[in-house]
Amino acid sequence: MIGEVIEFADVEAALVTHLKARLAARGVSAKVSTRRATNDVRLVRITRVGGHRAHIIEDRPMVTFEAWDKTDVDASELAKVVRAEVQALDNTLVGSAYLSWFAEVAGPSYFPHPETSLARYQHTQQLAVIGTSFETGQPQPQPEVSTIEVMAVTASAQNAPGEIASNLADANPDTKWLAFASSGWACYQLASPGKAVKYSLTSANDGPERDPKNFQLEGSADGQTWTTLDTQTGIDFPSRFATKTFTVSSPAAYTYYRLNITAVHSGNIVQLADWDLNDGTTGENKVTPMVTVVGSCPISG
Ligand SMILES: [Ca+2]
Repeated sequence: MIGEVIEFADVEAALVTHLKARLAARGVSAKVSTRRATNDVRLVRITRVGGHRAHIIEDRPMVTFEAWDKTDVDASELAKVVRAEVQALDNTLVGSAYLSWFAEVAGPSYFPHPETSLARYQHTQQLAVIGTSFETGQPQPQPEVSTIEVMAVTASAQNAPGEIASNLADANPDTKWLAFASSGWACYQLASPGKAVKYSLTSANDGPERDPKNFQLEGSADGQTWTTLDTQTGIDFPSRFATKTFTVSSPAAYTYYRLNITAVHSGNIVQLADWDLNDGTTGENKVTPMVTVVGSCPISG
């Protein structure tokens, strides 16, 4: 008898597919490829440079992203967009691969191409890739995704109509919640009690000074009496669209979760792109926010 054979997707090909789509969605035109043709000027080149298998179903490739263009400024801007998109990867299904960003190995550095005089910025990111079994009849590994279902979202304040609290629960870093205050809270009412073992926050598109710095995660059965589940202070997000994940040391099932942000980095605006609760199960993501109401937590009706 042999052990189960796990096959990992070609991470370079998956990243090419993903970044092509994301750059197009942002209106950024650039060739994305694993190779550079001699006449290419504006290009994102993707190369796996190392990494290892972390455990039986997870690979941790290190991937270098080169942004090429005529000028330093253009190459630098392209590198920033690519870096943000890669760092936003979180259990994203691309072809047969589930891609997540894991860590930054090396931030952007200037690395002009000696033979063409083209400008080039490069950075190296470590990803986590969930593998799939190709043995017939074997259960396919599934990514860790939450089955917690958010039924209603409330907040201390929001910037309607565009920057509302339900944007926290849509698993889309391009949408954000914003409130004109130096602190604030958002509350999720779940469809049924859920046990969050982890939670994650994703920074928004701009204004790093508005990122949550000090905050608590709280749980409640009735929306009245709250238990502090986790406290974080001095949190820095490394970039825009970056996801930071925190562990709940004593998880229990609650119907209400509240993210209580007590400080931002500076200024009088708080904003956040996504707030996810994860119960550690595997399967399909069922996060389906339905309604946002500004006011006390819980809401009625
Ligand atoms: Ca969002």
